[in-house]
Amino acid sequence: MTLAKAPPVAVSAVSDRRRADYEANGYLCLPEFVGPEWLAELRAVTAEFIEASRAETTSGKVFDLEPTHTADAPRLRRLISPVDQHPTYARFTFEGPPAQLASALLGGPVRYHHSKLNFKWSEGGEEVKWHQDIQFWPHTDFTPLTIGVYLSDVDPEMSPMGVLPGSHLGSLYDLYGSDGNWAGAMSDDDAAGLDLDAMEYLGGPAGSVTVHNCCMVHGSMPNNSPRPRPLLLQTYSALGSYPIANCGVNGVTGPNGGRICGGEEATQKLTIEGRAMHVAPDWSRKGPPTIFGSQQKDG
Ligand SMILES: O=C(O)CCC(=O)C(=O)O
Repeated sequence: MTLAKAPPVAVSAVSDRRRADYEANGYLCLPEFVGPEWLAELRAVTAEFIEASRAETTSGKVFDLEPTHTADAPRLRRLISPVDQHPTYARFTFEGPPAQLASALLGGPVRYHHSKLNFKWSEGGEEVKWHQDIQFWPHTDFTPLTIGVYLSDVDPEMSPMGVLPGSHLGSLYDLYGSDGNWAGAMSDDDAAGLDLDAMEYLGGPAGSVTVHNCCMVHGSMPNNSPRPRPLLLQTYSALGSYPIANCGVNGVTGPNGGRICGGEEATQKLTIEGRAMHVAPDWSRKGPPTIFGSQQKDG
C-alpha cells in the first residue's frame, strides 16, 4: 500500500496539561477529537465491510463474527487489522488524527503496532473482561498506547470502555486461567480486588477518542442497548520501543506492523537495562543480508 510521505508531527495535537494527565492517570478521553469529514469516510467504509460480512458464515482473517451472525442479521465482533483491509483506514491510522495524537503524547514519530475495529454489536455484543494489553504484545518498554475512536455516539447504555485510573503504574496481572491456559483476562480473584467504583467509563459523541496506556486495567460490559458500539483502535509505541518477538501477537500484526508514523525512518536506537546501542535496520520486509554482504558492501 503506497502512502504519501508521513506528515510532520503536530505536537499541538494535545496540550501540555493533557499530556501530563495522560502520564499521571494512564488514559485520556477527548470528546469529538476526530472531525466530521474523517468520520463520514470511516463510517462509509465500515458500512461496506458490514455489508460484505453478510457473505461470511464463519470468522476468518478479515472478520471475527459472533456465533449467531447471519446474512440477514450481521453480528460482528471485530474487523481484523483494518489498516490492511482498506486504504481509508490506513491513511487514518498512519497519517490522521490518531497518529498525530500518538506522536504528540510520545514526543515524536511513533511506531505503529496493530489495529482493530471492535463492533460490540447491539442486544448483547460481548463483554471484554478486565485485562491489560502489554501481556498480549510485550515491548522493550511501557510506552505503547492504544487510541480508540468511536464511530457512533456512545452513551452509558452502550457499554463504553472502562479504565481504572492510575492502574498503569501498578501490578502487571497474570492473564492465564487456573487451568494454565491463556485466558486473556484477569482472574476472578484479581478482578475482585479492583476498585470498580473508581472505574472511568469513556463514552462521548461520535468522533470522541480514548487513549489508554498498555499497562492500564480496562474492559467493557456487554452491550444490551439496541445500538452497536463501533470502536476503531490503533496501537503505537515510541520509536525506541520494539515488540519482543515470539511473545503473543507480536509477529502476526500484519505487513504494516513496525511502520513509522509522523516522521522519517527509524534511527533504530535501543536501550536495554540502561545500555544504549544503535541496532541493525529492520530487515523483516526485504530480507537480511549476511555479515559477509554487509562487510563487503554488496548493497
Ligand atoms: O472494545 C472494548 O471495549 C475494549 C477493547 C479492548 O480492550 C481490546 O480489544 O483489547
